[in-house]
Amino acid sequence: MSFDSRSSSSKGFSASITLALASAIILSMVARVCSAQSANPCVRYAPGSIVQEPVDLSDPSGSLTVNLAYNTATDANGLTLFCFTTPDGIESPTLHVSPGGTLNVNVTNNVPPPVSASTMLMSSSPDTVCGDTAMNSSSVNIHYHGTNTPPTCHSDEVIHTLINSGSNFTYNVPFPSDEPPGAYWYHPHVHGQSEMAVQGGASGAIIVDGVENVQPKVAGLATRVFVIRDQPVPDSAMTGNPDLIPAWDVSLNYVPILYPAYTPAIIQMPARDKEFWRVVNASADTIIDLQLKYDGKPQNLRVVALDGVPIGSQDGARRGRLQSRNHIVLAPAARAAFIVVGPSAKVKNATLYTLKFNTGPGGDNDPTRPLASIQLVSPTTTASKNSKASQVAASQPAKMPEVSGAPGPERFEGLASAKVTAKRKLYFSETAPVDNQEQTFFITVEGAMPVAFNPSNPPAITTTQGSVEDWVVENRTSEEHSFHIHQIHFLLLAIDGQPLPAGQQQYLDMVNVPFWKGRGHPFPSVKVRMDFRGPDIGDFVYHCHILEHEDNGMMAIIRVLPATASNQALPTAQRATASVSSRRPFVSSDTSQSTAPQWCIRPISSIRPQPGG
Ligand SMILES: [Cu+2]
Repeated sequence: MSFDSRSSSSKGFSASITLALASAIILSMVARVCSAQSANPCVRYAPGSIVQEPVDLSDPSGSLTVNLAYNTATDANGLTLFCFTTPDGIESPTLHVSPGGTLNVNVTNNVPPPVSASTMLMSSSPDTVCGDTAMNSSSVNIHYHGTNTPPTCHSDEVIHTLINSGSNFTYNVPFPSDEPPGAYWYHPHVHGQSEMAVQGGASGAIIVDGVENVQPKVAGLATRVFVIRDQPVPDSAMTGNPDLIPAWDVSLNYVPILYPAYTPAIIQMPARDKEFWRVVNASADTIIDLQLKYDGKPQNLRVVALDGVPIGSQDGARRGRLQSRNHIVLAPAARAAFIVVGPSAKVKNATLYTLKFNTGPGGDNDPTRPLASIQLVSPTTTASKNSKASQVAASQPAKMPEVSGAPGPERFEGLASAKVTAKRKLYFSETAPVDNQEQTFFITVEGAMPVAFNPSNPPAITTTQGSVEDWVVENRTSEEHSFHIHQIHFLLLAIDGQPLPAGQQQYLDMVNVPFWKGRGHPFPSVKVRMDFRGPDIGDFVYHCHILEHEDNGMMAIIRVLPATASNQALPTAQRATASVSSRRPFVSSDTSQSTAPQWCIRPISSIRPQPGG
């Protein structure tokens, strides 16, 4: 009953389905009946639906092979949807991999070819070609966000990788044996249209297994994965006070929470159940501030990990510690993993909210809204209480494994006390908004000329494997920006020049930089320690993860030279070879020069589903 006639299963769908979630498959099949009837591979639920767990795919080997088709559809409100589906019709599965395992993803792009023939070249040299060469509105690639994996073609490379309509492409992404166990995610990262693809819904969670060995308090707990996404507010809903209209609607595991009704999704759980929740903010642009309230009282969220790294796990003890919070801010792309205790039967109103976040006068309206109401169910009578038995069954969470061994090695061990080899200052800036024109956004090394990203740009920063660098990242604009770097995490050291106490320093791959309040005020900043001591060399990117900003220029390239070539920095105009040649080291005698850039500014408005906020 595959709707995906172009997805061949010849490569073998080796992933085994986690038994505990077999019921989820039943639901998925039910959903697929609907989707097949409507010829819509991108299933979306009605407002107020019971939240379903994404289907977990894992393999006892610790590696995983999965075939994903990239699809598009249009919803009833005219919004453009995108999704990744398996040949069995499972949408946005959670991909499990063990430290040291490999994620093999065979992508088939089923999005129809563009009507317009206009295309832009993503590779200005044969050396950098990875997949297709000319970008168009069908193009996709996949970024394995937060993973400490190679920035090479067929791994986590996004500068040049293109998979166009009708094309197949294979990813073989090797995870290091010291990858922190936790929540990561996958999403398209084609510059110029990442916001559109991510808001269309093409994203899912990646779990690097084993967190129970670092934080035994989660062992055996019921566990859930929540993926928060954002999407345009339909034109038909743009009524009422404009100040109240959110920049974007949000959804929770594809259950939309739509302006103006804000009908929450429903989470079913037993009273007082202690559970381990992993939340991915897969929004393109929306900053989430999670809070769980029982009858108006904020609940204690015991945070296990942020951005995939267990708190306190990298300081030599190899043991995580819990950090209590009553709300958790998640930049776009950030993840939080925490323990919650369900409401007692006496609680009348148990609601998971995202709180209003002030993104600044130039930023989006991210208002307070409920995400989900908790509905108490008996763990033994759940199915009989609801006529849609399979749906209820699918909403039941899996259980975390018991502790199976000692914690693994630490990816970032010793970084806090490591010798700093370079200091840099970078800043976010942008052009003034002009009606009906896209703004241009920049991230710039202080002293350099601000330039919008294009894939032919030379590296803005060149460093050497083994380096440890302290970067101050400033915000010189009137709106929030969210700093992200590929391939590595960083240690957050200071905010606005105020050092964080050692106990509050955390390894992250996302950090918000607050908006500038204007003349007379200092530029807000964060100070982060970059760890280039790992194996990943080549060209990769750092950028604002508010994808509207990234698509419009706020991204740049860093080149990490192999340690053996430490005295032979390449001319900046030279093309990177390591980024496309699967761990092939840089060849310093390679004097090929980049040709004149064949990139041009793509009319982004022509492919956006509707004007952005
Ligand atoms: Cu930004």
